Amino acid sequence: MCCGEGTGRVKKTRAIRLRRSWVSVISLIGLASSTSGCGVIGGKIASTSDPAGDQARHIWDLFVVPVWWLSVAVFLLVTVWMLLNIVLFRRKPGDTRIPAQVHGNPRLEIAWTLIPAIILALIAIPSTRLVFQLNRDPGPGSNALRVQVIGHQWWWEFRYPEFGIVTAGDLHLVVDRPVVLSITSQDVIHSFWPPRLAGKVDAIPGRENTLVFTPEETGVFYGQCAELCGAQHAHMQFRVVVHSQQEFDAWVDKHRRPAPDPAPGTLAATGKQLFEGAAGCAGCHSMNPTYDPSTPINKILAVGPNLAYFSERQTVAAFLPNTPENLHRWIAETEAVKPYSIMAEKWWKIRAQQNQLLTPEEVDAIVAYLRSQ
Ligand code: HEC
Ligand SMILES: [Cu+2]
Repeated sequence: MCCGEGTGRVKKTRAIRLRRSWVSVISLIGLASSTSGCGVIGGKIASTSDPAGDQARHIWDLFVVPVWWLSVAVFLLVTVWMLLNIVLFRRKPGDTRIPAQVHGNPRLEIAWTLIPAIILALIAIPSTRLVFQLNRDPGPGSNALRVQVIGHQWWWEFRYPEFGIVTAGDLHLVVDRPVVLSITSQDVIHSFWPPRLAGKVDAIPGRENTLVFTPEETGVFYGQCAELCGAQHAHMQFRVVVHSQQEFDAWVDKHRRPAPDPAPGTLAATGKQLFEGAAGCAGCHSMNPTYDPSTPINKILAVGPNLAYFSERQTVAAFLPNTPENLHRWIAETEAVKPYSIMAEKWWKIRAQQNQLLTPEEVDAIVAYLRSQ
């Protein structure tokens, strides 16, 4: 009796252990998928599986046709073969024979080396071909839009030499019109990646790398720095705003001139005064949307992002939604919002040490000024 009970207990604890390990496997899978990039960013907006540009589409098609379907075929073949063998060659009741003992089988070994090599070669041919097709400059005869992209710790700058326009944070493009991006960096290596539009291209100081693609849908598309570049790497995002040609022309027209001054006596006018004077913002930020494209690029780099027409921008500090509250918080508590950023290190902290932080009213005035643009 005692022994019967004992076995029962052993069986029960084994069952519990088994159940526990299942629970942990399932929760691990849940954790992995909820913390992986796509889940955090908000589902579809960063998904490479939903291309909205020709380059992203070519890369996705390459993945689906040779890689995905070949993997499915291999998986099915191996699984079915394994299950068949498990079932057909099970030890029958009463069968005590030992199976034939084999050692080595050159024919089999050659086969299972050759077959994967052939599969890899099949994948390599279209992959290599695509690598050489992508990012080819269509040349001066095409109607491609040309934009210079400059990575900074931790924000992106965009210059349009054709129009003499400079902006930051949002890259404005035209639907169905090819774009040739010339990508470089001001400090460390970054990587420019708009997942739904194109692949990644490194931004390397002193070099210009080219990314060529054609956006195929209008809308706002998420982008991310894809090379670990310091403390705030994850917050080095950007957006690509794809317009119709008409909308884009209007955007260019608007950005060819600075925004009009705020009306005298308004809160925004006080903000402009502070911005250019006592608050010290103008030392690092330009409010002029244009620049002279004939100046070498390294001679015209500002410390901070260009803030002309800031109200149209999608984000504040390259990751927060552009709301008055977030803008207020960024100016009032820079260090808490994006620690180690140049504005926190070289402006906010110094002012905090000197007990010269802006009052909430002063911040309100500057917010009103930036939002009036
Ligand atoms: C020492 C240089 C410096 C000073 C002074 C400075 N900033 Fe900045 N600012 C920066 C840098 C660098 C960034 C980009 C930070 C980042 O995203 O990592 C930035 C970002 C910003 C942004 C977000 C821009 C965007 O594209 O999202 C705003 C708005 C801004 N600053 C406003 C101000 C205001 C207002 C002042 C004055 C009260 C000010 N800054 C003073 C360097 C400076
Ligand atoms: Cu970066």
